[in-house]
Amino acid sequence: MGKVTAHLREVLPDDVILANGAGNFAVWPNKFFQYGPKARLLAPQSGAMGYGVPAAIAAKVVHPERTVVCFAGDGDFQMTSQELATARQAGAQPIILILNNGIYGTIRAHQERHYPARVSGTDMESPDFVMLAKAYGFHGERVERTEDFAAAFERALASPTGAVLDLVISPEALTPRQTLTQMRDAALSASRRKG
Ligand SMILES: Cc1ncc(C[n+]2csc(CCOP(=O)(O)OP(=O)(O)O)c2C)c(N)n1
Ligand SMILES: [Mg+2]
Repeated sequence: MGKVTAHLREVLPDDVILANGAGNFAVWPNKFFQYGPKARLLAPQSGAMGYGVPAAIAAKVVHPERTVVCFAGDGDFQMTSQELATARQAGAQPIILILNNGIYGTIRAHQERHYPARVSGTDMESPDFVMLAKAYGFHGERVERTEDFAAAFERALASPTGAVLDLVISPEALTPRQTLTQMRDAALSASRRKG
C-alpha cells in the first residue's frame, strides 16, 4: 500500500475527493496522502465503518466532474455495499478501492495485543467483490500484485461506470510499521515477562 499510495499521489488530480470508512486501512488516505488546498477528504469522525461508499457517491452527485476515490476495508465495504445500486441509479459512480485482507483488522489487532494468539471471529469470508461490482453495473478488477495496480487504476479512471478494485493484501501488512506476527510476538513476550 505504500507504493500504491505513492502512485496515487502522483496521478490523482489536485482537486481529488477521497473518502474512507473505518478500519486499519484508513491510515493510507489519512496519513500518507498529501492534501493540497483543492483536495478534500470525507471521513467519519466517529469511526463509523461503511461511511466511505455513501460519502463518495454523494461527492460524485455534487461534483460529477471531479475524481472521487473511496478507500474501503473488506469489512467496512460490506456495511454499505448495497449503495452501489444508488450510485448506479444516480449516475454517480466513484472509484472504490477495497483493501481486502480477509480480516476485521482493527479488531484482530486488539485481540493480538491483549490476548495474543487467541483469535475470535475476526477472519472473514467475503463475496467475490469483482462479481459484486459487475452485478451493480460497475467496472471491477481484482489486483493481486503491486506492480499491476497502476494499469488497473488507469482503467478505473477511464471507466464511465465507476470502478471497484479488489486489492488483495496480506493480513500481515496490517499497519505500516508492524506486522500482525510482530504484534502477537510483542504481546506474548510482554505477558511472559509479567509471568
Ligand atoms: C459500524 C461499525 N461497526 C463496528 C465498528 C468496530 N470496528 C472498527 S474497525 C473494525 C474492523 C474493520 O475491518 P475492515 O474494514 O476489514 O478494515 P481493516 O481493519 O481490516 O483494514 C470494526 C469491526 C465500527 N467502527 N463501526
Ligand atoms: Mg479487513
